[in-house]
Amino acid sequence: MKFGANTLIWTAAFDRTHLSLLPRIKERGFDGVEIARFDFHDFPAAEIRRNLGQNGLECTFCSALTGDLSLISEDAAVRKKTVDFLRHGIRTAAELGARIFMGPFYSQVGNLAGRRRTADEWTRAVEGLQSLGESLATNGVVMTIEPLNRFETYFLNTAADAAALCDEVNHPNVGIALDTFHGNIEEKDLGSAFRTAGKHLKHVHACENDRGIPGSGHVDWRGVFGALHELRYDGWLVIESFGFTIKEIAAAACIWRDLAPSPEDIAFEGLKFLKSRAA
Ligand code: LER
Ligand code: MN
Repeated sequence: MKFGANTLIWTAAFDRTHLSLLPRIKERGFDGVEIARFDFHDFPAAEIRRNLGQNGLECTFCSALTGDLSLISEDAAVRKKTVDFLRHGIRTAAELGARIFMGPFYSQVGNLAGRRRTADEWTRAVEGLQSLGESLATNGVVMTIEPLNRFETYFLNTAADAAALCDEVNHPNVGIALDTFHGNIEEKDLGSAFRTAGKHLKHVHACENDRGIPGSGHVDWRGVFGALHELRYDGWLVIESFGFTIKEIAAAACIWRDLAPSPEDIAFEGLKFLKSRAA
């Protein structure tokens, strides 16, 4: 297993001004950084890749659909724009040297329709993800689809649904990312949820139930690590949280109070806990 820290802990848009974070993240014992961007234009991927290498760090890449981007929209022009956006993300991941491109790549975070998903929306998600297969294979990138809790999406809430989606997409470069924060809300049993994701599980967000320091709350880490060992999971375990002092991130992630003495304690203290449990 490899350990990473998501840059949303520090910034809403990682760029060259944040490169001084890299040696500190390395020094604390991380194997890599999960770089988060919601816009790929003018992103200095090659320069960041060089700096990651100089610091002995690998990376994964994270994004989400914002504005009107949606793979499940009934508007074909919106779906096309979204596929183009995701293709750009896949190329950017490759430029960064990231093998994993993760996120809830179906509709916008926070988009609630006030009803269940429809069969047509499901079909559009399957077809949209299938249409990215060639770009993923060519760039050597695996896209991992993250189910979110019911308050952030109505489209994909559970590991079982994510596994059904991947079964239908049926492409080796499309898999599942499970986030323990969302699973803690939606699943009856976190360990079983990881087993249900099974062979499709290609990425993990390790987050406490309040997005605070992993190990400080009530996430069933015993169940999670039991399942990861059983699955012989050898992918990334990335600590994700959100800088609660950065207004736009706090608003997007609904963080209305301090979750730890400082946002980076979530990464640095959390890593000690996760390593002790993974051993
Ligand atoms: C959002 O709740 C989340 O977990 C992120 O990983 C979405 O990109
Ligand atoms: Mn997540």
